[in-house]
Amino acid sequence: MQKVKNIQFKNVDIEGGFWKQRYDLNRFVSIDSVYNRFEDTGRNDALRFNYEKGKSKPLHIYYDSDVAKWIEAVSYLIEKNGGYEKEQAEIDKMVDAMAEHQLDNGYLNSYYIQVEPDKIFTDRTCHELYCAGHLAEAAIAYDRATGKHKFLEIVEKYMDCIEKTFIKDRSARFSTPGHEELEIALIKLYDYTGNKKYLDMAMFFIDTRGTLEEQEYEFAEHNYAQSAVPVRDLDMAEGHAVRAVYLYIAMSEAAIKTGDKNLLNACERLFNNIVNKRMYVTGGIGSAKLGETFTVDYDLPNLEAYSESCAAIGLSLFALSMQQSGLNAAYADVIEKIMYNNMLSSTSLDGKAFFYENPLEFHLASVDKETSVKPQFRSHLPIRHRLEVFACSCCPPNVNRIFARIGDFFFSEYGDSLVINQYGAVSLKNEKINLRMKTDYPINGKVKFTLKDNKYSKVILRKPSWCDQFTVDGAKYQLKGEYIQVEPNMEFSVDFKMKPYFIQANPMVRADNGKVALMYGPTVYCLERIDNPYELNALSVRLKTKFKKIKNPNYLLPDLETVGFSDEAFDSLYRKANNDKNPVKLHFCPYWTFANREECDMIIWIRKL
Ligand code: FUB
Ligand code: ZN
Repeated sequence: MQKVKNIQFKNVDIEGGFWKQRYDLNRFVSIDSVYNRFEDTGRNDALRFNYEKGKSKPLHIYYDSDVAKWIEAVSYLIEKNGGYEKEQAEIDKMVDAMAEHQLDNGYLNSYYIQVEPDKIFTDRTCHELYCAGHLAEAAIAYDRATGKHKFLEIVEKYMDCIEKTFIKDRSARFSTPGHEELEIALIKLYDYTGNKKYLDMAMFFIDTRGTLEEQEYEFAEHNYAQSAVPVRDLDMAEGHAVRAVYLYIAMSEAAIKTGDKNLLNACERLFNNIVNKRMYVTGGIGSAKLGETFTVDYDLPNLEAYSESCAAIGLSLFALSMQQSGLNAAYADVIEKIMYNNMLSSTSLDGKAFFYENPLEFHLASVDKETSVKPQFRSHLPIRHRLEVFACSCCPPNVNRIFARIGDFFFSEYGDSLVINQYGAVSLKNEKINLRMKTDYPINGKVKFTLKDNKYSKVILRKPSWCDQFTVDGAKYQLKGEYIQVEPNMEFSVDFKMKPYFIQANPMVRADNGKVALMYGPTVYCLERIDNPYELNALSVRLKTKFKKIKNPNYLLPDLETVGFSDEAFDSLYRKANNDKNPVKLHFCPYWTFANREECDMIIWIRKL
């Protein structure tokens, strides 16, 4: 079933340009920022097992997952770059504490062991199996990066406990994880250790989901945690967006490993439902804050968009997994959309602060507009600036993890061909090739390839879906669907012609009716009021308009300027309609750079004239 093999970051060097800057920001700034805030908030202490009732900061049920994700990110950086001695010493201390406090039966969770030992495995909504999954992912990454086995041994002992409790004895008060994640980790454990037991455990949890009555939150229906029907019957992305995509990653990985066609079909249906009806133009998912959920097809409100950083990251990993099922550019295309938009917007330009939600519009006057209602009952709108840590700080270490492994997205193998899925100034060195891409992508679409020691018969380039025009120089090629098949020479180049363009949404998307969004290559642009001192929703633009590129000292992509129109202002509340508008300069910036200055209104979708 695995037709395409993704090439992992270990063989990929991020050498320069856009991605080097972004990789280094994570490596040298965000990793420390997250660690320091986890230190201040007592998260790291949770895994040091030094909690003292009444003295320590209160523990949270999923602190283990936050710290584990950070350990996993650091492990990827160690695996690729070596070093991190100080961090390794800290992690080793935590591992020692875990070993010391792990229960005799293998159970390991810092909250339940230290705070509520009598409640172990009694409440499905309390994230124990989610934390177990993140600990396992961290342990695998740390083992591979350092060759130190203690953490993985602890985790394997914990997995024995989970197998006994949930599969052999069925003695827990619930049957499947309330928040998916463990399933992904079990498949990774199977890959890493070769022990088939872990694949069987993953299949048990995947197959059991939706077949039994399970506990849910009081406010939630069974589809909130994807538990309403067996997973092979799912045909719409529903419920909590992060939970959903984490399940789909595991389903896709399982289908590919086991050859389960029905499972893969379900994944294809879910992927298509998301990208054709439920995904923001930024690659974000999850339209409703309440429950952080998918809602109904084409419901993509901009102002209230929930669009959690973790959800977009999860979708990128679902697409990366599905990419293995066959040569289908749709997967890498969605990854590109996420990489250049929702994934980047997660982080401030200085690398220290993060968005939980990534809305597609800000309107300051709409915040707390229910002035006669107590604040806790007012509508929730996303905050207008990024924070270094939140009460529920799942996104920052997820951002750490994804940028530390960004090299995973660029290349795959298809038979005896090499597939280039993403473009960047990166190189690939393995036993079959030494390939270097020289490019300023996404600043322009020119990519020069240099190949040494090539044993692949073809190099297959994904033609980005935004690209209508391209040229190839220095090699024979054929366009086959969304791929350009190149007879590889030692040097050749491609130019995906990149210029600003507008896109429109399906008319069923009510939030975007009559509006367009500006894009440049894969990058979505937005208007911030700080650059455009008008009521943003009273602005409009003609489709045929000329753009000027403006260099911005704060990032590599250009800002874009054009002439648009602002509705004429008048004093009364209403008047007889006319078409009067004033020409105004519109200054667009890349969406992911928004909210890095003072708080102000922002829109992506602008009225079309
Ligand atoms: O519940 C754990 C994580 O925190 C979820 O994945 C996020 O949506 C946030 O609720
Ligand atoms: Zn999150």
